[in-house]
Amino acid sequence: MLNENDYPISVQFDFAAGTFDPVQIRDDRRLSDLHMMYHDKDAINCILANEDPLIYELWYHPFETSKSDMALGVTRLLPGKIGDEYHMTKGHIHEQDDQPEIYFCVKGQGYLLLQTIDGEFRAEPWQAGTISHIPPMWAHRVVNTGDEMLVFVASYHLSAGHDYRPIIDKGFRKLVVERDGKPNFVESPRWQ
Ligand code: S6P
Ligand code: ZN
Repeated sequence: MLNENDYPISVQFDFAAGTFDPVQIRDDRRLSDLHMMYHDKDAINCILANEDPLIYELWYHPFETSKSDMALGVTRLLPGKIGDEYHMTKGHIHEQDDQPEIYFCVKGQGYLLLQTIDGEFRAEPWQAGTISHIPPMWAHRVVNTGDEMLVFVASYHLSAGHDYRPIIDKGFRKLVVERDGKPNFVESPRWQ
């Protein structure tokens, strides 16, 4: 006997808008949710004194036939900077050590930052059409270095779990900052 969730589901993605329908869960990440991730504390305090800007939206469709089913997540990362540091996702590593993920950049440009717990670091350049495989045990963060919204589709197992603690504690090895109008990688003072 099939339950309601056991039937095939299709959603329609709109490539121009970077949205899909129907969506089940929507969430926002504002500067106040992410302030610990950016290096320029004066810039953060100055912005937060007046407003709490939206940095990214999360649109999800979990498929729930079992606890090892997959989720579809779309992240919509607005263009902009906090001080000289480009807008980025919070970044996390999966709690389960055998859990990979696929990211598909459908709109915009930037970088996918990847890092192991020992500090091995990679930055994959992204443009619309780039598909990246994130191996298990690599923390991942996306940075929008363009002038338009960066949108990517993620597919991962619901059981993967999200651990933000290593990123809150030490961040990524490199910051992506604007220098002379272009993205530049600089060593993070928080990393040791
Ligand atoms: C989940 C997947 C994405 C992120 C989303 C926001 O495994 O990697 O759906 O949750 O891009 O990033 P973060 O770091 O705030 O969870
Ligand atoms: Zn993930």
